[in-house]
This record gives sequence, C-alpha cells and structure tokens, in this order.
Amino acid sequence: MAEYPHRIQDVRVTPVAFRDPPLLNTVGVHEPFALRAIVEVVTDSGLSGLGETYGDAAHLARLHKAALQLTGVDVWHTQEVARRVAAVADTGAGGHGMSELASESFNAGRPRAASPSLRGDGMSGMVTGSRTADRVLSPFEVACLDIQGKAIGRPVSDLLGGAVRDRVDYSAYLFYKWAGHPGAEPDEWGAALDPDQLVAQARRIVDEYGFTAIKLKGGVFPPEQEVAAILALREEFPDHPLRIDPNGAWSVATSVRVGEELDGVIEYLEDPTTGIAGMARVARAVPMPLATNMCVVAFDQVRTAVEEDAVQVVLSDHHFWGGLNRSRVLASVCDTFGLGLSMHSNSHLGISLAAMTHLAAATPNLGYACDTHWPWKHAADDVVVPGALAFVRGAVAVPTGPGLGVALDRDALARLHEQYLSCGITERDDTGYYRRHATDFDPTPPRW
Ligand code: GKR
Ligand code: MG
Repeated sequence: MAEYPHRIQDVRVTPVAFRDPPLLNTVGVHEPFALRAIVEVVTDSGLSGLGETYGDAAHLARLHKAALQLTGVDVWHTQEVARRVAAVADTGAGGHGMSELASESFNAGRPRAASPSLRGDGMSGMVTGSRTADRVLSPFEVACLDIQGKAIGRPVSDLLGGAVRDRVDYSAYLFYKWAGHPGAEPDEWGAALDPDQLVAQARRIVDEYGFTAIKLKGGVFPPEQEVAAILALREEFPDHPLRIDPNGAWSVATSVRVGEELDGVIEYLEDPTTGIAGMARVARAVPMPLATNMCVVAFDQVRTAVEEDAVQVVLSDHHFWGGLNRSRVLASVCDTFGLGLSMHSNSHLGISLAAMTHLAAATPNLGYACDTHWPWKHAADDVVVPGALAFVRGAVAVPTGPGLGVALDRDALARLHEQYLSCGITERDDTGYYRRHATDFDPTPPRW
C-alpha cells in the first residue's frame, strides 16, 4: 500500500473518438464518431487514476486549463481540487458561462444555440444549463477517487459509503436510426424508423444484454407515431417498464395528450417539454411521474422545481453534476424532497461505465434502471482493458478491485486518439450533421 499523501504530479488529457451509428434525436442525428476526453491523474507516489468526460473542443480547453492548477494537490483533498477547478473553469477558453447563455435562449423557447463551439457540453444543445465548473471538475474528481481507492485497496463504491447492491441495473436505450451513415453501407443494426423496426431493435438488445427496462429516445417523429411505437413495445414486452424521452420536443398541450394516451403504459415520461414552468403544467395534468435531465441539471434549479412540483424523478449524471460525491449530494437532496432518482447517459466508454456503476451501487435511493448508450458502441472501441465490465441479465456487477476497477489500455488509447485526429470532428453537432441531409431542418422546440 502506498503511503499517504498522494500529491498530483501530472495530469494528462487525451481526446478520443469512437464509432457511433446514425442515432436520431430531436436536434438531429449522431455523427459517425462520438468524442470523449480521457483524464489521467498521476501522483508523486506513483499511483494513477482515470476519469472520462466530453471531448468537445471548448471543454477540452477548459480541462487543460484546470489541469494546470492541480499540481501538488493531495488526491484526498477533492474540495481543494474543486476550488482550483472552479477558479478557472468559468473564464476564458470560450468558457465564461457560455452554457448558461445557451440555457437562457433554450428555456426562452428560442432556437437552440446556433454555435456548438461556444458550449462544449457534449450535448448538441439538448441538455443545457449545467454548471461549467461541475462539468470540468467531474473527471478530475473521479480520477482522484480512483487513486484513493488504489491507495487503500478499496473499490470506489466503498469511498462513497459502500455498495448497497452488488449489481447495477441498466435500461435498454432504443433509438430511431437510419440504416447507415449517409454514403456508407448499412450498419449491423439497420434502420429503425417505424414500430416494427424498433421492436426488432429492442428484441435484439434485450436478448443480447438481458435488460429488464426499456427507454425510447423520442422527439424524432410526430408523437402519434412514437405513441404507436411505445404501444408496440408494450405488446412485445408486457413486463418491461417503459419510458419515452423526446428531449423537450413537445408543447405543453402535446405532452398532456401523450401523457394521457400512455396512462398505465410507461413508468415515467422524460422531458416531454422544456423548462420548469412547462414541466410543472404537464405534471399537474398527466397521471405518470415526469423525469428530467434537462430542466434540473444543477443545484440552483432544484428549489424552483420542488416548489412547482415540476418533476418527480431526476436523472443524475456525474459528468455534469460535478463528480461522484456531488452526485451523492444530489441523491440526498432528492431523498429529502421525495423526488425519485434515475441516471442519465450520453455516448460513453468504459471508464464512465465503471464510475456510473460504483455511484449507482452506493446510492440507496436510486430507484430505476440507469440509462446507458453502451450497446451502440463497438466492443473493440474502448480505452479500458476488456473484461472488467460485463452485462448479465441487464446489470453490471460492481467492480470489487481497488479504485474504479478498470485499467487503461494504452494501445487502445493511442488508437482512439488517432481516430480523434483523423475523424475531423471537434464538436458534437447533431443538428449540423442532420442539415446536410435536410437543409431546412429546424430543431426549435416545441416541434409538435
Ligand atoms: O445520445 O442522442 C442522444 C441522447 O439524446 C442524449 O444526447 C441525451 O443527452 O440521452 C440523453 C437524454 O436522456 O436526454
Ligand atoms: Mg433525457
């Protein structure tokens, strides 16, 4: 066991890209590669820890700037890490609160921010308003926890209070999708543009991973078609809890209509409309709980959401709530105010899956299967040594080794970094990519 303290000596930030199918959402379609940044923190005691976050250029610039501030900090002092990150995260590098500006225009119902380069939040305009300092802090905090765990020979879940479950349930995450990227051969999944194709997609994912809950990414087609898809899924999977998430694509009236039509069919309705005020109006009229990873994405939004009873389930996400400890604070806040808790995801790699699994394992009031984009990734496209994380009956066993329980595969990191350099993508831009196919595409909500 290495001796205390463990001071940060070096921080490496490596952008990577991995192949991504043409998954449709309300702001457009996924590009051929998804971006992530891999953070490695190295201590003077010879230990190293891993973190994973968004790979958009503005975010990378903030990560590099924050990394420079961390030399000499003891990895046990994550408050000091947070203080130093916050001091630089909101300034310069296009990062002076730009996500907050984007959020204002989004919530006012005007078009989503036109220039993704200003945001760097890896969300292509769908999830805005999270705190820049929290997004930047997250991978450094996770890496520090990885090192802490290695230093004392305990898994990260122990540092978070201990696992209350030894397996974490994840949900099948269905997407409407094109057969392949424009100009390329159809991919192994093929098209999913109608209820039958979606049911076939669900059948394959459920059979392969054993998922026991199903989420549909909606907001792509007129709501009647998406309701028909949910009803088809219900028929094929009578016992699976179902959810639909149109990322705020619907007006209040449309949301209420869909909510009434899906009474008794879905476990929650996720972000049917934008903003706390709109969600509150929907919540008063529909029979099921409303869930969000769009209108409550930072602590300063919780109070209004609770006062308005706008949401009943919060989807936490350590990548934008400031890491694992702050996500546990969110869990306590949800517990205090009687809010349910689920977990959000974006396209991600194994370091994130490990961190999500430790967090979920140590969060007693997490009441739903967590989201994951995992099945959409090629198995070979990862930076962690294979074998540490596996889905069995829809769940991932909580790693019991020291730290996160995953190891960096340096050859794979180099390969995915090369892929980043050659793919030509530096910002997630689902809308821009979709517009190459439909130049007049307008994602301004409400679309229906
Ligand atoms: O990957 O297209 C996508 C999703 O729409 C993602 O970007 C969302 O952030 O999954 C997310 C959600 O639940 O809103
Ligand atoms: Mg969502």
